[in-house]
Amino acid sequence: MKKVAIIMGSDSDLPVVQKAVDTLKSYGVPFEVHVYSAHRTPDEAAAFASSARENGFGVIIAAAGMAAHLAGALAARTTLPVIGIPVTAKYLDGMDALLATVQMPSGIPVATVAINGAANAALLAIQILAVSDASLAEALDNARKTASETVLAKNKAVEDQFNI
Ligand code: RP5
Repeated sequence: MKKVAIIMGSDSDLPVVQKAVDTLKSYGVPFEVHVYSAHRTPDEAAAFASSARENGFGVIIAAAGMAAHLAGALAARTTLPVIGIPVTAKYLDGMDALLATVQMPSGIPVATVAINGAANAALLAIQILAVSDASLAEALDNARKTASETVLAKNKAVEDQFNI
């Protein structure tokens, strides 16, 4: 199976990124985690992206806050799918990172998830790998079914409480 790369702009992003790590682990998807910054370590970030395909990666997840150029900078160096997680930093509630991550110029796409949406970033990465992996697709289907049953059980509890 191809690996997923999780790159974060700073180790201060780790509390958000942890949910992506946990999600990938729960599906048994191999991954690596690195701290590379588009601004502080641009050469290392570019080198990672440039060699990611030949190093066995299938998807790159990039998490960054503030002027969040990391996902775009990685996407500029690879045709692997890049998923951006805008991270909330000290000011602006993550709107700065959301806009910086999502507003990519035509030709260099970044699939941007919600602010701090690390679990969905991992799920999207798994869905991409599942295009060519039937057992992963089955695991995703089972998880959706379980989630559905949980919501329906909650619906029943609410209905029983309010509806005569
Ligand atoms: C971004 O700046 C990082 O991704 C992080 O979200 C933010 C703040 O970084 P630190 O100053 O905490 O290292 O590049």
